[in-house]
Amino acid sequence: MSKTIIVSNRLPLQVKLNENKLEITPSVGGLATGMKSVHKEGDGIWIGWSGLTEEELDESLSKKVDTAVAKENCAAVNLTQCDIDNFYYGFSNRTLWPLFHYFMEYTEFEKDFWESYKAVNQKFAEVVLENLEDGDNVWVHDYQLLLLPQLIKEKKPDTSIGFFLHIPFPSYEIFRTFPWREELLTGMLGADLIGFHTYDYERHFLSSIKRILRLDVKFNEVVYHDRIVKVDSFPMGIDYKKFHQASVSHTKMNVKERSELQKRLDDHIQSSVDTKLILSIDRLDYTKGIPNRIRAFEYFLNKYPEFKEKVRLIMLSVPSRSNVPQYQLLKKETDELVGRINGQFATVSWTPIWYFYRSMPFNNLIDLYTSADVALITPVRDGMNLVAKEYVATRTKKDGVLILSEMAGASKEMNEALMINPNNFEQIADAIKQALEMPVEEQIARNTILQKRLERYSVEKWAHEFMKSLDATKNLGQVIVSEKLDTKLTNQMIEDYKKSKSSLILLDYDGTLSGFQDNPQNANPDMELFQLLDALNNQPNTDMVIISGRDKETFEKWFGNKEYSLITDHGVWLKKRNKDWEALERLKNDWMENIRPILETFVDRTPGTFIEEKKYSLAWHYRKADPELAQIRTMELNTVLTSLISNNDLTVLKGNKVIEIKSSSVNKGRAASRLLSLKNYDFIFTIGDDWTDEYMFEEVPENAYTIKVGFKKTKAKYYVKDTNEVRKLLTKFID
Ligand code: GDG
Repeated sequence: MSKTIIVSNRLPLQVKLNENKLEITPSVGGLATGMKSVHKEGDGIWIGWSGLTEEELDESLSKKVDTAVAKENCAAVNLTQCDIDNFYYGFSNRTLWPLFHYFMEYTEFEKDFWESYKAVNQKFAEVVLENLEDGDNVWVHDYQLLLLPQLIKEKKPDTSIGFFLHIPFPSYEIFRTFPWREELLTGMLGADLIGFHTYDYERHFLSSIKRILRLDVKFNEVVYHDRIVKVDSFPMGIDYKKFHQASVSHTKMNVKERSELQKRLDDHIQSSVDTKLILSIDRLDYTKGIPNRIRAFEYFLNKYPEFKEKVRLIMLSVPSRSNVPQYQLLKKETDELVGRINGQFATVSWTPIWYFYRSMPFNNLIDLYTSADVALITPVRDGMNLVAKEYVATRTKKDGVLILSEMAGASKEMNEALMINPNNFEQIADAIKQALEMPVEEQIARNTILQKRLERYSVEKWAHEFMKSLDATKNLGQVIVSEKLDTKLTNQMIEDYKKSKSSLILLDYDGTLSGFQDNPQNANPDMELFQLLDALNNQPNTDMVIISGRDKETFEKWFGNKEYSLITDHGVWLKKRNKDWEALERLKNDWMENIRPILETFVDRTPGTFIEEKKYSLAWHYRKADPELAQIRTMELNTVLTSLISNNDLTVLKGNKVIEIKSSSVNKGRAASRLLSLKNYDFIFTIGDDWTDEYMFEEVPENAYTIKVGFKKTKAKYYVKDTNEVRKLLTKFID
C-alpha cells in the first residue's frame, strides 16, 4: 500500500537527553495536529531532524534515537553542530527568513551558509530516498527544504511530490536580489504541487518563475520540462475543536482548579468594572512587529488618557533563535521599551504592560486567550499567523475583538477583524479604542462569521485539501495530447526507418536543432550539430530537409557550403541537395510598408522587443521583454493586426515568443506537401517545437512520425523534452 512521507526540518517530537537517557514526547503544534491523519494513513512516515546533533550522540545513543523515533513512525536525519550553525541558524534564519519577510537589511548572502544548505538538503534527500517506495507520495514543508523536491524528483521521477511554504514568498523585486535564485526556484519546481498560504504569495512566486526562469505559466500551472507543476493557495487553519473545547472546559473550572496565572488575571479583571485586557502572543521575532506594537500602545495611552489604569497590555513573547544577533538586539529593544513605558505610566495599582519572555504550557495559553477582551496582533510580515485564529476559536461566548495587521496572511480570510497597518500608530490607537468600546452585539456578529470559517476550514481540512490536490496533479499530464517518445517507441521507429526504402526527415531549426538565444543571429549551428547533420544527410535512401521560418540569406550563410536540402521563409524558398534555390511561391511584399510602422510603435512601448525583417514576412520578437507586459502587448497587437489584415492575404502566426505576419498562402505544411508529392516515401519523420510546425504535423500522412519538442499542446503524436533529446534521438538514425 502506498504511503505518504512527510518531511520537515524538525520531527513532530521533542527528543531530550537527560543524563544519557532519552526522553521522547510527541509535540502538539498545529502542523503535527494537521498532519496527524496523513501521517497515520498506511505506513505514513515523518522525516526530520530530532533536535540532537551528532556531537551529542554517540553511536549507541544514535541507534536508540533511531529506534525510539521509529516507534512514532518517524525517521531522523542526522545533523552536525556545524550543519545547524550554517544551514539552520545561518542560511535558513539569516538569509531566507529575513529576505522572504522583506528585511533586506538583515539578509546575509554567505557562500558557506549556502553550501551547507545544499549539503543538508542532500542529507534529507538521502533519508527520504531510503524510505521511499514506488507509489508513495512525499509532502515537503517549508523554507529550510526548498531544494529537496528537485533532489527527490531527479532520483525518483514518478513520485508525487507536494511542497508547502509556511512563510511569505516575496515579490520578484525582493527575490531577484538573491544570488542563487535560479537554484532555489528549480529546487521547488521538483514538486508537482506547490502550496502557499495566500494568493499573493502564489502570484509573487509565479512572477519570479516567469521573469527569472522564463517559463510558460498558464493560470496557475507551470510547464517545466515534460511536467506540469501546479501552484495554489491553501490557507492553513488550526485545530479548532481543541482550542474551542479547551476553552469550554476552562469556563467550567471552579476557583480552586484555576491556575496561578488565571488568578492574577481575575484579580485584574475584578479590580474595576470597566477594566480591560489586551493580549498579544508571538515568538520574539522582528517580523512580528513587537516594538511597533508597544509604541502604538504608548501612543494610544497618550491620545486617549481616559483608558489609563483601566487597560493593560499582556505580551507573551516566546524566546526564539536567540543566538542570531538580530534577535538579541530585538530582545534588548523590547526590554527597554517595556521598561520605559511602564516607568513612565505606572501608578501604585497599575502597570500598563505585563511582559512575559518565556513559553507557557497550553492551559496557560487558554487562560490568556479566554481572559483577553482584545487580541492585538501586529506583525510587519507574517506568512499566516495562527495566534489570531486561536484567539477567535477560544471565544465561546463569541465576544472579544481581534485587531489584526493587514500584513499577516490571516488578514486575507479574517475580514471581520479590525484591520490595521502596523506602521500607522494613529490607526492602531483608534482601533484599540474602537475595540474597547465595541458593543457586544457587534463583537458577536463579527466572531460568529469568523468562527464558522475556522471551524469549517480546520488544519485537518487544510491537509486533506492539499493531499487531494496533489492526487489530482497525477492526471494533469493527460491534458497534453501527445505521448512521450520512450525507448520502446524510439526502437520501433528506428526499426521502421531501417526497413524503409525511401525516407523523408523534416527538421525544424530554432528550438529543435538549436536552443533559443536572446538574439536570433546567435543561434548559429555548432560543430556537433554540423557533424550530426552531415552524418544524417549521408544516410542511404534518406532525404533530410531543414525546414524553417528563417530567411534564405541566413540559411545560405550557415549551410551554403553543405549539401543539405533547405526550405526557408516558412516555405517560400526551396534548395534541393546540390541544386540552386528555387521559389516555391510568388509573393508580394508591398504590405510590409503598412505593417512595419505598427510594429515599431510596439517596439517603442515594449522594452526588450525587436523586429526581424525577412523578405516575405515581419516578425516581432518579445523573448527578452517583461513576460507580463509582453502578454498584454501580444493581445493588443493581435487585435490591431487582425482588424487590419482581414482584407489582405495575410496571416498572423504566434510562434515561440514571436508574432509573425506573413502571406496566408505560405506555411510549412504546404511546403511539406510539395515534397511529399515529388517522391513516394515509406518513412516520414517530422519534428518541431512551435506553432508554425503544427501545419507540418497536419499535412503529413497518418503513418508519419510527428514529434513535438517540449511539453505543449500539439497535433504531433509524440513529444521529446528539449533540444538535447532531439540530438540524442537523431543520432539513433545513424548507423
Ligand atoms: C510560522 C509562520 C505561520 C506560541 N507561544 C506559545 C505557543 N505558541 C503557539 C501558538 C501558535 C504557534 O505557536 C505560533 O504560530 P504562528 O502562526 O503565530 O507563528 P510562527 O511560529 O512564526 O509560524 C506563520 C505558521 O508558520 C504556520 O504555517 O502561520 O506565519 O511564521 O500555534 O499557539 N504554544 C504554547 N506555549 C507558548 O508559549 N504551548
